[in-house]
Order: sequence, then C-alpha cells, then structure tokens
Amino acid sequence: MTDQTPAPFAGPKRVLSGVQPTGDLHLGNYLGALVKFARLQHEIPTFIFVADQHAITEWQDPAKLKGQVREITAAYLATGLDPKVATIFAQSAVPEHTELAWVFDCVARIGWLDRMTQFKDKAGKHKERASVGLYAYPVLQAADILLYKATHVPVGEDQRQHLELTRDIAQKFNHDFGAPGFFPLPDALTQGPGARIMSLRDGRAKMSKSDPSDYSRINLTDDAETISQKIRKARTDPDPLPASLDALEGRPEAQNLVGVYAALAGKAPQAVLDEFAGQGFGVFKPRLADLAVEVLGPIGAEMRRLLADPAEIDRILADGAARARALAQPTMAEVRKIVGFWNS
Ligand code: AQP
Repeated sequence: MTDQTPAPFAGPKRVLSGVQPTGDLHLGNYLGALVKFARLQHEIPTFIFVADQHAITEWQDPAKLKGQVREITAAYLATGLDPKVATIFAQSAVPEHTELAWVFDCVARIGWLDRMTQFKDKAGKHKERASVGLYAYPVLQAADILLYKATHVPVGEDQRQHLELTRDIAQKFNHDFGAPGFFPLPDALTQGPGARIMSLRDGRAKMSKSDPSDYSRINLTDDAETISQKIRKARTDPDPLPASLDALEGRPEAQNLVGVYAALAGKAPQAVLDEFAGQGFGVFKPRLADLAVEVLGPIGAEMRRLLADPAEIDRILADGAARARALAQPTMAEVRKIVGFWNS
C-alpha cells in the first residue's frame, strides 16, 4: 500500500457486481446484492456478470456449470434486472478479466492477500490443499471491477475487505506505472438492512450457499411450504421481541429475523419492533413467513418460467458479452501500453 494521495478519477460513474454460480441463490444474496442491482440500473450504467471463473476456485461439475450460469442469470432477470438497461454477461465470455488479473497478480502483495479473512474461512484448517485460485480470487475480483473502471460495487458486508483490496491494487497500479487516475478507487455499496443476513440455524454465522444444512437458508427457488417450514424451524430464543433495537443486542437470532423482516418489508428495523414489541416468535414467525412467501414466491415462479427457455437466456448473455467486451477491450489495450507489453 502506498502513502500517495489518490489522484482523482475523471471518468463516468459505473456499477459492477456479480454472483458465483455455485449453488442455489438464497435470501442473503437477494437482499445483500440482487435487490440493489435492480435499483441501481436506473441510476448509473450497470454491469452485472455471472462469476463462472470464480466458481471453479472450488470444484464444479463441468456438465452442470453452464446450467448454473443460466440459473443465476434467471435470478437476475426475475429480481428485476432488465437486459435492455443493464449489461448482463458471463465472466468467461470476456477473456480480458483473466488477462488483467495476471497484471494485478504482479501488483498485489502476498501480505495483502494473507490478510483476507474469506480465504481463511473457506480454506479452513487445510489451506495447503486449497487451490491457488481460491487464494488469488480477490485479485481476479479487482480485475472484474477495474476492467470496466467501475466506481460503485453493490455487495454484501462480507465483500467489504475485498473491495478495500481492489482500491489498494488500483492505487498501486496508478502509482507504479505513472498513470494517475487511470483506474478509479471504487466504493463498496453495502448499506441497507440486508447487508449481512445470518443463518437461520445460527445467528452468528453468515447465511451461505455452502452451508451443509438447507435449513440454514431460504433459497430463491423454495416453494411456499418450504419457506414457511424453514422460518418455523428457525432457531430463536424464548423471550418476546423488545421495544428497542438496543435490547436485541446479545440475541443474534432475534436480531437477524427482525432484520430480515425489515429488509423484505422495506422498513427500518425499529418500525418492525414498533409493530411487534411484546409479541413472541409464535406470532412473529408466521407473519415473517407470509411476508417472505409474498416477496420470494413470484421470484421463484419467474425463475422457473425463464429457465424453461434456455435459448433466450443464452441470447441475453451473448448480447451482454458483446456489450461488455466493447468496454473491456479498449481498457485492456490501454493497460498493455501502460505496462509496456510486446503486444501493445
Ligand atoms: N448472508 C449474506 N447476507 C448479505 N449478502 C450476502 N452475500 C452473500 N451472502 C450474504 C452477497 O451475495 C453476493 C454474491 O455472493 P457470491 O455468491 O459471489 O459469494 P459469497 O459471498 O461467497 O456467497 P455465499 O452465498 O456465501 O456463497 P458460498 O457459500 O459459496 O461462499 C455478494 O455480494 C455477497 O456479498
């Protein structure tokens, strides 16, 4: 990390984000990321990709990967992304992502990557057996973002550290290659009540696709009965809901369910407590289940409808890839020149 004052980036605002096709999307992905994509597309030019290259940092069945990409694309469309407004594409359709990632591999420092907590969480006790790709994942993520000179990145709270690394890489590249302001220092957009949705089985663990228990999360494709059952079985404590947010401290499961209700209803958590203070979970959970079914039911139905026509999804992805490459190629051509590569 340099101590240089960042030179200002003078380019336009741009939004970029993505999701890995590594399993069923869940409520955390929806509230932490997807709802923001749909909103932002009408405010700032928006690029949303399916991160299939990130996905293979852990084993993926090659026979299923394309189908998984289509599922994420269907989720994007079903949650409101409009392919005529936003650019929607698969990461592997734009080879400049990995070309830029190599340059950034040579800019980022090992000490920076050693601090990434997500690698430690995902690799667990056996980090020698994790793929090099899993370790270098945040560098590819920096390339995803900076290839489009994106200024705003809507993500859940768990991605904040990776965004800090992206800023460090941009700043060091601009400094080392004497290209002030070439790359922006993008902002993570993590605000909102859905920034960190927790597991339904453990209020201290993040809701995650890779949690072995399906009861820990609500999937976007769950039917109404499954959603209600998962909320009914969600871990809670025996106390009624309090009147103030302060009194939820030390009650992570209660805090999480109030946060989920608030995010789904588009209300502040305090407004939820104003409505339910003094009530037990016997009253609160059925109301939350009804709300979750009301919001998620139509999304699951729309995903199923879209997935029945894979050719149309492929057409949307091909169109998006062409638009993405039109922006990525000139940036990569400039990077080759800045670095002094033979092929510039
Ligand atoms: N629990 C969460 N609450 C809020 N936001 C979340 N996100 C993920 N979990 C939560 C956000 O969803 C976006 C896409 O995430 P991803 O699939 O690219 O990777 P991830 O963060 O690793 O998601 P998962 O579901 O936890 O997958 P696994 O289990 O494979 O690690 C990101 O913006 C993320 O912040």
